Amino acid sequence: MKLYELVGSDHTQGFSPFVWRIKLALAHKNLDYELIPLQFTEIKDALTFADSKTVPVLEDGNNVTKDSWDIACYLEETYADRPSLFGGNVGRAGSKLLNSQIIMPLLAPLFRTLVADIHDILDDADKDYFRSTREPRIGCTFEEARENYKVSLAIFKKNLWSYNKYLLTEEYFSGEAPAYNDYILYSMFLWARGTSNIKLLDDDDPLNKWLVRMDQSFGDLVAHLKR
Ligand SMILES: N[C@@H](CCC(=O)N[C@@H](CS)C(=O)NCC(=O)O)C(=O)O
Repeated sequence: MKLYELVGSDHTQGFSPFVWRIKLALAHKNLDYELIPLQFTEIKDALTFADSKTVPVLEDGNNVTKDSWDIACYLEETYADRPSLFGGNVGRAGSKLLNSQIIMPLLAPLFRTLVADIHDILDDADKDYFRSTREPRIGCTFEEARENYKVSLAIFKKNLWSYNKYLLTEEYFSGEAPAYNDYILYSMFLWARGTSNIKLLDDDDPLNKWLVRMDQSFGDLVAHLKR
């Protein structure tokens, strides 16, 4: 099995949050895979075979799947005898909602918070591509985004309210053990850890304890990332 991922100038450190979800899903299902690192400017040509302009792409024998959600569903169906990512169709529907629900309130302000730091870990060719595609998207320069990161960070933190509240009474976002809901959220924090030193949480946030539990469950996979 081959998993195509996104790297910066350090080709051993993938950082895409969407690829993280699939690494966690593959670990959940105890499946081995080979990582194929790609830089931003390599993605389009390298993934023509998959008709994809984004990572992750999973190649499993003759089966090629793009988009993290579709890959998670592919793994769940194909490796149904392994531990479940969703716990059935009802859980799968809930995960699908979470998958899109966090885009505007969490991923968008976090992206703005991290964007200048992400730029810094890219190779020069990728830096130009990243700037020319992302600055129009965020409506300001990376320098302005860095200067104002506290504004987007505050939006991100405010929108974590319901997740912190949920964890006052529950261990994991998938219930008693981590599964795909947890991977959707954990991948966001792994993305931040791999790209930036910005502190995302307050010390008393329940999310901190959940992160410790997640780190313990995925020790080897995430050990290289700073906490
Ligand atoms: N909905 C997609 C999003 C994937 C995505 O946006 N990947 C980014 C990296 S984080 C990418 O490959 N971007 C390529 C580019 O911007 O050229 C998924 O869940 O897989």
